[in-house]
Amino acid sequence: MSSKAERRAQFEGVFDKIRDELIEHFAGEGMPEEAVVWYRNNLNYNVPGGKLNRAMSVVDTVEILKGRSLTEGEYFKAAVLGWCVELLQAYFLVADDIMDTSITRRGQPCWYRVPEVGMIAINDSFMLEAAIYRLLKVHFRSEAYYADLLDLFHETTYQTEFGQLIDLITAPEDKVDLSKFSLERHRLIVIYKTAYYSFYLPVACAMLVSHIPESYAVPNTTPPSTVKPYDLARSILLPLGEYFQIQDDYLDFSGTPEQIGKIGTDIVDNKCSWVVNTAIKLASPEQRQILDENYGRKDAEKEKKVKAVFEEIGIRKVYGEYEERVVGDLNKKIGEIVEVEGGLKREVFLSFLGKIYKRSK
Ligand code: DMA
Ligand code: MG
Ligand code: MG
Ligand code: MG
Repeated sequence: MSSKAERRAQFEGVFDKIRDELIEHFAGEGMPEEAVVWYRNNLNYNVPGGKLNRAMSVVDTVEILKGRSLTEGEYFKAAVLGWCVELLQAYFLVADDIMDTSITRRGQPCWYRVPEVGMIAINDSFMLEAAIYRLLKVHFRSEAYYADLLDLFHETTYQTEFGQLIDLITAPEDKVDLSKFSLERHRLIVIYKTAYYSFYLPVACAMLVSHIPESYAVPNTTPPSTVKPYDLARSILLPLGEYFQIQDDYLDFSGTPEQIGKIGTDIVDNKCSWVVNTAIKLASPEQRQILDENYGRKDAEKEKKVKAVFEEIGIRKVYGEYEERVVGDLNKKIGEIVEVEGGLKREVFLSFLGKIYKRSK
């Protein structure tokens, strides 16, 4: 088993290949040299700099499903799909930073804040999305599952856009209105904005390249039972994605900068986070008033008052109980999966859960 750094380096090598392939096609259409340079910069600036957890989970999941290490050809195909997930994320992030008027992303200025770029970033984001379909066509057109792959990326994109819409109208940065917040709203935003593309999409990609069928029978069961593996995967990965985001929200409040590598800003940014929604649910009228008057304000004193209410309410304890409950539920659901040759495996989900359980960064 190679180290994490080696796996990452190998995966990044595939990016260089597909970037060059996209650029060669673009140049081959007679595009001028300055446009070729522009497109290359767009890809290099926005696609490879993330944590790559989503993308690399495509490769990891294919390995688990096949139960062995991959041939060079199998690895390449899984990695291309992983990079398609990263391209989709890059597309969302470039647009998201414009909509959120954000300043920095991954430790550098947001693409639209680069002086020569500005609102050209809108078209650049469209090109990042379209690059997905160019890559799928080149590498997967002759596969029986090509239409399913297209459908999966289209559907996931649409779902993420639903999530962005409800996120944008629920928590505008400049207009605080906690009456719009609730744990139900939070759940819907998180599932649509994050869980589909971050958790379901990579696993469903891996299932398609591994030729997992739409449904299969489980032998020796009375009454005979049929598994719909994509539905089953979704029923575990969406709550898993929700749990992951709730951890992120909780760490934004509870984590120290040394621990999480950033300073939490959800309170001053008026984020519809699990923490504030839980506090809203449990607050007394007096506590609620403090939240209404102090949440989402760019003021360190007000932020402190909000944090004090969170502590009074016992958010740390509520979070600990939530975590044990959700992990118990997920483990139970995963444990109920009946493994058949050529079907889903429990380890696909256990490996995700193992990576995130009790994470502190
Ligand atoms: C980013 O959501 C959204 C997508 C779909 C990638 P966000 O604005 O809540 O996150 P960030 O803080 O990373 O901008
Ligand atoms: Mg944003
Ligand atoms: Mg946003
Ligand atoms: Mg966060």
